[in-house]
Amino acid sequence: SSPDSEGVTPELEKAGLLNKTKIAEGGRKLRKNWNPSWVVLVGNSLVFFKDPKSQNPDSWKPGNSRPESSVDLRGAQLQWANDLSSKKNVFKLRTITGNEFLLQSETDSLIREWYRTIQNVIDRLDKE
Ligand code: I3S
Repeated sequence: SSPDSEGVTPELEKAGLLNKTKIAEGGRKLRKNWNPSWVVLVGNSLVFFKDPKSQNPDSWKPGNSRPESSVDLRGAQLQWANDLSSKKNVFKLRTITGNEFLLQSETDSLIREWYRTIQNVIDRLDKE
């Protein structure tokens, strides 16, 4: 049988490099600090990796490298937020705990695909 025959490893939905800044923590506004981040959508979570060494398809697997942070998408809200930045292709992700992140890519198709995929996960969780 496969190493994951019991289904303990959540499904990898998407992974890629995006620009990221956190703009609020628990509803409290933070100063922007944009940085490239390796973003992994797995199960109900969006996981952020800082280390460029983590940028490979095995990164998300439990124990393979240490995430910088992780966001629970249950109850989260997504919205386009080009008014919140001079950069193009920016959306805002707000968690149920009041943490807010901006995510951005120079590539239109790529950011749209991320938006759609994250929104699908949020919608799926809303229905549970
Ligand atoms: O929304 P803001 O405050 O104009 O965001 C910009 C600043 O955070 C700026 O940092 P400093 O104020 O520490 O210099 C950043 O370098 C910019 O990237 C931020 O604006 P954009 O428009 O890039 O999100």
